[in-house]
Amino acid sequence: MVFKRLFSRGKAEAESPAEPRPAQAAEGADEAAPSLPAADELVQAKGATTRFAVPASPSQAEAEHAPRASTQDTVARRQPEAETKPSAPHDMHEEVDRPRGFFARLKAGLARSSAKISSGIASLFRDRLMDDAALDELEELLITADLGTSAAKRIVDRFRLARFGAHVSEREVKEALAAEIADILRPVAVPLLPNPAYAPHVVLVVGVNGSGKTTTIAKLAALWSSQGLKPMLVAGDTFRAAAVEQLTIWGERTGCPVITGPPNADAAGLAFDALARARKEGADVLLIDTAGRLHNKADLMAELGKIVRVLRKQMADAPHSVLLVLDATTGQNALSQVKVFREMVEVSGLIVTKLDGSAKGGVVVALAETFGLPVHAVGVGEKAEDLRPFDPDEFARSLVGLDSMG
Ligand SMILES: Nc1nc2c(ncn2[C@@H]2O[C@H](COP(=O)(O)OP(=O)(O)OP(=O)(O)O)[C@@H](O)[C@H]2O)c(=O)[nH]1
Ligand SMILES: [Mg+2]
Repeated sequence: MVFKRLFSRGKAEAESPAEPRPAQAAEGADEAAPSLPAADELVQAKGATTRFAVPASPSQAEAEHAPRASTQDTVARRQPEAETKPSAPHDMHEEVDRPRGFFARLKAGLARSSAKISSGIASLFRDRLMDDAALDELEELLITADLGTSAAKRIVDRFRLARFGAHVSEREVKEALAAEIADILRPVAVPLLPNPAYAPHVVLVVGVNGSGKTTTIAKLAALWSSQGLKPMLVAGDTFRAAAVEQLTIWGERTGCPVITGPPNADAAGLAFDALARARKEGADVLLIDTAGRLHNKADLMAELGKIVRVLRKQMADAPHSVLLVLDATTGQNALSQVKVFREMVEVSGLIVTKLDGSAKGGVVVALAETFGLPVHAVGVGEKAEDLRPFDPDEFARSLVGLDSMG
């Protein structure tokens, strides 16, 4: 079946079916033991083919033993440069075959979230009228499934209007619920299109500790280099040596240069130097990693503002994107993270990670309803191919435990 993909140029994949696929993480991926593809597999992935094959996450232990970046920058294996540099926003909307198993993976990942909704609906609407009591119970169910009070009310109000007094089957309720949820999600399902004409498109990545910032940067770098762009990465988390090493390893694996500074270097100064370097070297995208910060640490939060101000001294419209990375397993806490980060920086979009295995996937609906910020992509695992375009229909159907539409 053909789906509209938000990103991944997967045509080459479709054209070269004989090429071995990278090992897919098993459903409900085992976080502790990601499998690493061989180096030549990565090289293959970076050539003419646009196959999306990139590495599992470098583990902490691996990071500790990795060779330290000895200089100010680490230029890893570069991808052969694209013959012509695209000047318009990179269009990632292409009709391609959706990788098989992705819906299954999303559905399996959201199983814990959907189990609650699904069994709740089953017991609520077994041969029952859609009356006030049933609607109240449905609203409660949606709230406990992390959709938030506002989205829950909106959905139930629509149900009331459409079906009040009717006998409804469990299936009908699920289908209608999925449709309502998809309606809420659709406006925020906006792809992130790097625009190489900015030379470079500067992407600042922010979020609380452990939300998946560094991994997401690696995933984006892998994706965009597979599309012929030249990403450059900045290890803006200068506090932790392991963080620099983690990004350096990802740089080597994805063939993207990584700009690092000395330990405890000023993150804003590093970002400024990296931007100068990226402009000089013709990078298309500059992905700036930042230290994970708890939103109650005022000094660290203020540092984000400084990074932005310093970048603007050199490039007035930078950063072109500010991505807030949210861990779905934090549930409703993600909402307060958005509020606080928005006070410090102009968040332009969200990436929600760890949707594989989160029982709180419903929070994506609450985020959409509350902020209306673009959800550019979702993370459903630790490997590079586990960053996926956010598909509102598939997400909604997975969340209520329905199968793919076809
Ligand atoms: N299962 C799963 N794990 C993920 C996902 N994204 C990231 N992770 C894992 O979450 C952990 C933290 O990811 P990082 O990318 O290091 O997070 P970070 O935000 O950079 O963390 P700090 O730099 O410490 O603030 C790692 O073990 C990642 O492999 C995802 O979508 N699914
Ligand atoms: Mg990090």
